[in-house]
Amino acid sequence: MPGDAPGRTDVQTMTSWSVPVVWEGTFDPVLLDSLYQAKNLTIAATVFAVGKYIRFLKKFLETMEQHFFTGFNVHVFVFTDQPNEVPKVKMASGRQRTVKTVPTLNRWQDISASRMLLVLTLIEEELRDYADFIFCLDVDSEFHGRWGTESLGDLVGVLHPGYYKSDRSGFPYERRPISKAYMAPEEGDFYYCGGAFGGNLQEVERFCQTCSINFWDDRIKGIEAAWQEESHLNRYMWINKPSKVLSPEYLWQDFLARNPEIHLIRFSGIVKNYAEIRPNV
Ligand code: UD2
Repeated sequence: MPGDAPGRTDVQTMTSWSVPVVWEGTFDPVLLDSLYQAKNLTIAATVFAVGKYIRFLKKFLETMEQHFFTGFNVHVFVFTDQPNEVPKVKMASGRQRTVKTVPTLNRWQDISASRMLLVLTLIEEELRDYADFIFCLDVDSEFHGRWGTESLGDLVGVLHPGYYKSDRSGFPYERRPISKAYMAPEEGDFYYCGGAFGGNLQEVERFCQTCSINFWDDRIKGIEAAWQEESHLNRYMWINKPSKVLSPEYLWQDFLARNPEIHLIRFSGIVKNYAEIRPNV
């Protein structure tokens, strides 16, 4: 029937708080794009490429050009300690890139976790009145399929590809009550990944601010949550429910077998040798 949403019956397409879980086959991309085109949106994206992770940037940027909000205004912010090494990937009209220099840190955990604070600063200093939405993405990944307007929401979380079939007892939440990321056994909806999240500027600002404060409160107590900022993200999204949840199509992992419910891999983490690329073990 006209107006009927396309559907899927083999996967969860709605959360218990009535927001969509976005899977291939649950939306009409042409219709959605035409609705959003009229709004003349600007989508910001952040990516960090510090130390040896710079090697992933070229493929990330090239594939982003092909699949991430094509036809929309996109501004990509690359944070790196090697600004001269940022590849000059050609961008379509309406799309631009800004390089931000950040210090080299000695621990991968600190590089990963420092992203929240740097994104917060970016929003506060430059983006608040300029961009409409922002997505924060891991660099060791490539786009393979459309990532577009279906992903827009006030606060957007992505289901972690390793845990979307587990129940909450299997989620690798932070389990020490002394941590600000602590999740009790009866808490938690999903396990969201740290490698992709987003939303509107106001919500992502609030999110980054809270997670950064909690991360540093832990640090003062001499604690680091099990999965650094990903653990804080999971605590935050338990209390502040996302207004849209993206399926693991939006951050798959190349080393995982492709399950039958994954009709389209849109963005996926490449297989990497952690010992070789990280500054510490
Ligand atoms: C997971 C998350 C990641 C983060 C981390 C916990 C996914 C797919 N990934 O991945 O987002 O939450 O757990 O801390 O959900 N980086 C550098 N240089 C470095 C180290 C890290 O630039 O030396 C940046 C880079 O953008 C990278 C990101 O930090 O993609 C996350 O680091 P990771 O990919 O090593 O983290 P990982 O695989 O444990």
